Amino acid sequence: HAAEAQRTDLMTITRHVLNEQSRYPESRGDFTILLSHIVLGCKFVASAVSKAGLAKLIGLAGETNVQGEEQKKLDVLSNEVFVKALVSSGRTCVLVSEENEEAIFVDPALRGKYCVCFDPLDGSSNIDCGVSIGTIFGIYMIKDKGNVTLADVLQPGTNMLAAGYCMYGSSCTLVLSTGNGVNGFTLDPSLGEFILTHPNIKIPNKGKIYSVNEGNAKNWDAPTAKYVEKCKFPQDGSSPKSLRYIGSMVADVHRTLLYGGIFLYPADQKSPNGKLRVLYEVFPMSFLMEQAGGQAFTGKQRALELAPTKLHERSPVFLGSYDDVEEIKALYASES
Ligand code: AHM
Ligand code: MG
Repeated sequence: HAAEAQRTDLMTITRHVLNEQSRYPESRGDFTILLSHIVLGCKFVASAVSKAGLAKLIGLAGETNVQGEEQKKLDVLSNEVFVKALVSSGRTCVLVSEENEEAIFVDPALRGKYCVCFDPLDGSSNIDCGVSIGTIFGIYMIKDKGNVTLADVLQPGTNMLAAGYCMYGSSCTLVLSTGNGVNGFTLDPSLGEFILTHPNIKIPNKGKIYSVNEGNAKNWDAPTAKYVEKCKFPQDGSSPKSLRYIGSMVADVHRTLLYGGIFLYPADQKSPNGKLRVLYEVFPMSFLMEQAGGQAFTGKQRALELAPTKLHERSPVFLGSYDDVEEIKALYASES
């Protein structure tokens, strides 16, 4: 039986990626090794996040522990774990983290061919109250191993090889694309393994939910304002959309991916480039959306076609169900 097979024939994330990579005869397992180090980071953060509420009791993350030592904040701790795991994988050459002003160039002795851009713990406003937060990552290949430069990470998102996120929520879910569709894995804490639970995720073509920080409405541009107005007061006889907004990109995007709908972080008068960072927020999420059959748009262009010039560059983004993003694209097109 299929059900029985599922229970005894576990598709771990490692097994899944090994299967996918076996399609490429030249692959030597480097990507699988890189991914297993990312997975290690995610498991560490999952464990730390689940204990964060006990910090006062046992002295974790930013609290002073029983020995009176100052403990590291969760986001700082998560960053250290990811940087060390990625460097020690021996498969990376340049790392870009939201937590580090400068790119990290890996020691030549430990260098591999991959570049990883990541936000180790996104959703900072939700950390201290125990609401879902996540890790986001995008992976590129270097152009020339003998000459590693910033240009290796300042590439358009269309050059990305793989992207994913891990959500530390009511369960711990890792969503991954290596350019061949999107798959979701759930951490089985008793095994310490991510098991394939959401094979071949496809986002519905149209959704019933919009997700945006409406507190910024006063400063929105006309197309964004018009779009949100249409969500609330549709003129075509359809029902209004529901609003859901957590304020953690990983959680808001994850819901959008599974239920359909649209996530917006637009430009506004105060932040003309929006808030979200291109390399480790906009690109990975846009890659996943497209791989799931949705779209990602900046207000001007397909998000993945942006060519970033700075590590921590920002961009507005509208992503989600294909038809919903078409609507906002039409509003921006009629504006110009
Ligand atoms: P952070 O990197 O400081 O955590 O900010 C990124 C987060 C995203 O997870 C989320 O989509 C967005 O900020 C929410 O911003 P706002 O509070 O302005 O609505
Ligand atoms: Mg962030």
